[in-house]
Amino acid sequence: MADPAGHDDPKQEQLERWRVAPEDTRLTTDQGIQVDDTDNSLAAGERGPTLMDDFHLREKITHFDHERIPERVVHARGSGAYGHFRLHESLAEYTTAEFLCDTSLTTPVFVRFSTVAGSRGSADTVRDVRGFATKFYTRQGNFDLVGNNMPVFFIQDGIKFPDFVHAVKPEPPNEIPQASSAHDTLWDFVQLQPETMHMMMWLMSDRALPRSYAMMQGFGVHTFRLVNAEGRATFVKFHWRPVLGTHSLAWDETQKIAGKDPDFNRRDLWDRIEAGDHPEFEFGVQLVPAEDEHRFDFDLLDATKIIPEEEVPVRTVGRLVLDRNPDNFFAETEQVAFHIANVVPGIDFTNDPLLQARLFSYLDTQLIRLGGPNFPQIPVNQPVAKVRNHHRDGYHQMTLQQGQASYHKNTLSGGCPAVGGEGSYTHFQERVDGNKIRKRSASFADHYSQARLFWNSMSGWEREHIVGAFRFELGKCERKQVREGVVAQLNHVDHDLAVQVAKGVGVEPPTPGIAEGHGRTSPALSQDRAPADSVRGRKVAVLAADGVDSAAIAAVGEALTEAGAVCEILAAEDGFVQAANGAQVEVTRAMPTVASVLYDAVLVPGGEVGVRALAQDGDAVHFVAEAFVHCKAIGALGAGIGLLERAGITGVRFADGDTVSDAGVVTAEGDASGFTSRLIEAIAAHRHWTRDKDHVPA
Ligand code: HDD
Repeated sequence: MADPAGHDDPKQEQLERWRVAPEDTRLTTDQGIQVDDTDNSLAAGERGPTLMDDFHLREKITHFDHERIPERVVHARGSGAYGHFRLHESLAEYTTAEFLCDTSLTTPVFVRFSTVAGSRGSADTVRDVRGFATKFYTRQGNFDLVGNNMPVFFIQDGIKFPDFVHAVKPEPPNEIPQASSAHDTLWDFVQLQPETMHMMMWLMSDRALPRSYAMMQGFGVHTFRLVNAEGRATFVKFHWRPVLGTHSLAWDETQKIAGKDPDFNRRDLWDRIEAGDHPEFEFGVQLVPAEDEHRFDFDLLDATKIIPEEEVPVRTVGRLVLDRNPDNFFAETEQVAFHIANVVPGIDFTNDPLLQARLFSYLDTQLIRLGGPNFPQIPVNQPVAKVRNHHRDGYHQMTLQQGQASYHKNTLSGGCPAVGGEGSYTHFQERVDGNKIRKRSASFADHYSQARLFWNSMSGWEREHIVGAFRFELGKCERKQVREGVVAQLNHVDHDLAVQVAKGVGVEPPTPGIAEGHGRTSPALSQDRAPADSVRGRKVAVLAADGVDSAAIAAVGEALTEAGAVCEILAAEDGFVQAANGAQVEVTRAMPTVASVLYDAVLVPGGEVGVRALAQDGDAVHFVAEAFVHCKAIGALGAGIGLLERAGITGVRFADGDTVSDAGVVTAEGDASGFTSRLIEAIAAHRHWTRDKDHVPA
């Protein structure tokens, strides 16, 4: 089977034998017996009792009763897709991992994106870390890169993971709040565990609110090792970079989306792939020679630290394209089992104590979640490499192992499967020497310098968002001492930040002088620098009513669609609107079924009569005002400008002859020349965060 780019795809070939289509089939029991009636139980007479003989009823109900499995203890809410990884620069100098050496290979992958704290049915757009887990089906076996969209973690040692997760999950007495970190237990944990501070800066930043899974970075987080053919090791950090840039939603918007469309990110991923607008990510590595292990002012084994890109640049060596939606959510996205220990020859671990605990946890959790040791046989989990070993039996064993010998060594099966040979995994021979102690290394002690580096590297609007987030979250904490404790921690990061947060949450501002300002920045950390040159997959709402200028819709709409955007025509009611020239314009969606928070931009075409109708429609006025408040691109043509004025977006018409009245608001009175290209540019910019929007109620 070939992928959309025409390459052979061994994983899809393997999955093909498991796929079952409903066409031309007849309903049967699990035993293959054709069923004559599945709507009425077998009963003794029309009003009589149901009979035990009804094997179909019993089987149907029993299977239904057992449909649910435990959700993941973290990352329960997720969405997956298949895709392909292609290498364009060989890393053979550093590793023997074939898929990172041979640029002619295409490696099939399955990726699952997720939130962390919420339950399976929680909303996508909550403030949270996003999981970015990739299973590479390489010819040498599965390699799982189980990362997040943030490059650091909350804790340094995995033994704290249950404590951290208990603190962030809903509180025990009442299971409130769902999918939210804005509550006392999480922030109580934070105030007492300062190693969280760097990650909390990321979590309170817009990184926690991705616009799309196709617009967020991914990080392996830990320092891993690459090992080459000579056995030489190089430290490595893995990176994913979205080709569309790293872009985020507005906080107010995410909360509204959570109600309007809780599946927002899931739907976006699905729709992009169905539309052929395949999410793409560049794969990069930061390489550190073994001899440089102690070169940094932090420890490479500490997962609460980044290696600033300015110190060790990210080398882009490959690209991931997600191009196929799963056939069945449960069978694939729910049953996929990632495990950080799934590595191929040439990739090895380090002694990072967070990573070490993960090496235990993932296999263990799958055993309870997927019901036994044979989950690697579930189709989505099967490697494309051959599996041969002496593992036997257990629940749901699928393999018909032949032969008498299920032990090594043996003569009865000719000594097979044999051990070793070319391509076998050998562990990196690290010399280890030490006393058995429970003690955090002194090299892990600095919890604030990189939190400060992050803060220093933020642009003005990013800082505003971070302060707003801290105020929101701490403002939800009932206990004043928790608020005070966190402000005291923030004072170690940056005094000005601590004061701003303190003011918002009713806490006495701390005294200055605790934080040592190192003044360093890492410009790569700011989203202000994200590529913003494409409208691919951007959703544009075109507001219409009877009397609309249909020619403008056609001209601008065509240009937007050609550039890769998705235009939807919204009107008060579904069906058609009658344009000024008498033409019928088909409505994509009725306005009450959607909301401006579900779109990236708004276009108000001209047409005097149509715009007058929109100006009297509260939904339409609110639509534009809300898009303005969320800093989205807004385009208005001719009479359409009137709707912007009605919405309270001031200074539009009379901006000294200039048609652009505010960042990202694009207008044209009569001749629309240049309008479309300016609108496209404004949409590609993602958001106009510096816009003065406080005067617009929405
Ligand atoms: Fe974890 C799931 C990422 C630390 C224990 N983790 C899970 C998933 C992702 C991560 C993306 C979802 C995989 C999927 O889609 O199925 N986890 C991380 C990252 C971490 C991290 C980037 C820090 C760098 N995790 C971590 C620690 C532990 C765990 C320290 C335990 C000691 N994680 C788990 C788990 C999960 C899991 C309990 C729940 C479901 C699963 O594994 O399959 O084992």
